[in-house]
Amino acid sequence: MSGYITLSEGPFSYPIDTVCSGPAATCTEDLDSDGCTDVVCAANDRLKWYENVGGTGTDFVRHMIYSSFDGGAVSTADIDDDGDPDVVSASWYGQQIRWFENPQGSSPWPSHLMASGYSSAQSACSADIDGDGDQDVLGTSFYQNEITWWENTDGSGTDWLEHKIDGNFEGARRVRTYDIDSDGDIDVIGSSDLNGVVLWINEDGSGFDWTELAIAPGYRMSFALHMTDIDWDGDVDVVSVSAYEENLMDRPTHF
Ligand SMILES: [Ca+2]
Ligand SMILES: [Ca+2]
Ligand SMILES: [Ca+2]
Ligand SMILES: [Ca+2]
Repeated sequence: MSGYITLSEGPFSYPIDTVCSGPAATCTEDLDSDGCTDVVCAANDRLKWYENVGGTGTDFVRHMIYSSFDGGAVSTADIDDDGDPDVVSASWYGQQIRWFENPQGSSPWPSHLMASGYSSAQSACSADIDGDGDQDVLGTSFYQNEITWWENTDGSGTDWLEHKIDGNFEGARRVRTYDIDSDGDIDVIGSSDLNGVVLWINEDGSGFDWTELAIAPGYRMSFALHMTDIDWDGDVDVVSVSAYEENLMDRPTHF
């Protein structure tokens, strides 16, 4: 399957890449620190980034991050705390969570395997779960029904400890983070096929004591998850979309 990566602006769209096999996910970040936002794309054949030359969004140069990628999700964070954004990925078929070290202009991107055999990895993002100042990584495994975080033990991104948040999150899809209860630590929100949308409160900020709260248990097959203040009342809300037609939930919803 091939596809397009497109930049949309109002009624207009601009192709970034027209030769892309199975594009699965994108995110944006200024990867080369030139002040212009670039685009990262996870596809079935490659993990690539597109340099936004001049910052106009009309001229992109394609760069390879990882040539053995096989579909999944992608996000960015400064994993090794050297001041530049790195790339974190989940690969469905490869069953892996990896992060890729930003080489800042040189090539290739050093690849760091964090988890293998993580069956049908669906999502990966980063946050400081244990509050020690470095970026940890979170992921979901669809077939293992897991939502997991990996502790960045020395802050360099070279040594990771795996911690399960929930092992019965059936059909786990997406994971996001936010300090939902405003107590200064990072909480976790997940979406799934069978358990809907769930919040885990980080009770003591250590990442080892979680209280599970259902946000929308009937919101099944929720493939997307975002956090934003949708009603402008000062607190963050959850936006999701479900493919579960029985509940007529096949439209974007916020909670
Ligand atoms: Ca840039
Ligand atoms: Ca970095
Ligand atoms: Ca940390
Ligand atoms: Ca919190």
